[in-house]
Amino acid sequence: MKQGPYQLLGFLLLANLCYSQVGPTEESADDPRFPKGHCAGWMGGAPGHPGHNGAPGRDGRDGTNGEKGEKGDPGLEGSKGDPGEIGVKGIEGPRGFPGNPGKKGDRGEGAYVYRSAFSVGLVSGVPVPNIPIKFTKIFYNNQNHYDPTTGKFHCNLPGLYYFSYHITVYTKDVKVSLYKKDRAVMFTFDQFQQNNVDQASGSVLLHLDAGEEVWLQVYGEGEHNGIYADNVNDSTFTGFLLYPDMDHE
Ligand SMILES: [Ca+2]
Repeated sequence: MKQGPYQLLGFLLLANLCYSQVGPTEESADDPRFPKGHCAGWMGGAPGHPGHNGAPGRDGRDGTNGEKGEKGDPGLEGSKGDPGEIGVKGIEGPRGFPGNPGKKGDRGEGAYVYRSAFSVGLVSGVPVPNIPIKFTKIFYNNQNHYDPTTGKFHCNLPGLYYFSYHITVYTKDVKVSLYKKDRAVMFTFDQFQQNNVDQASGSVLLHLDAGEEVWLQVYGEGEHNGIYADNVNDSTFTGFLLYPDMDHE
């Protein structure tokens, strides 16, 4: 049986007490420090030396929670996330400002080719009957499609043409006809009244083929040639291409 610390201490104390009662003159027969029998003359001895420190005690119970600490620093930035889905199409924006003007285009082809026009007048009156009236006062004849030496307009560009004439009538009646290709296609008659000046006029649209000619001529027996002109009275003949034929036949 194992002895505890208190039992060991009691034993040592008792042994010490017995030894203290034995005087030097009362020696034991066997051993003076351990007399036989019980301690003779038992008395309280002096206090013993302090014992050794005991073994460490058990851990105490857990304490109560402390106060909440201060807020820590922000953590590190996380990694980049995946791309999100494509959003809904936005509303159409407002109309932009007009752009700058473009560069001037190249000159077109054949612009001059489709021009044909003339405007002419009489220099003096009373033309000769039964032949084309020769208008020699030139207002415009840049393409020279009108021939002042013959009095005829020569068609170079097939198409639709406009012709007109304004005639001063003086001293005699006027019967005038517009000819196309040796045939009178339009007639104008004006009777002269004494002591007066009259005008006769006419206009027409004609389609001409290339090479066809148009002119004015007094028709009849030559008695109605009162076509007149001087410095202040004109008799004119005008014609121009209105629409060219696009398929040059
Ligand atoms: Ca008249």
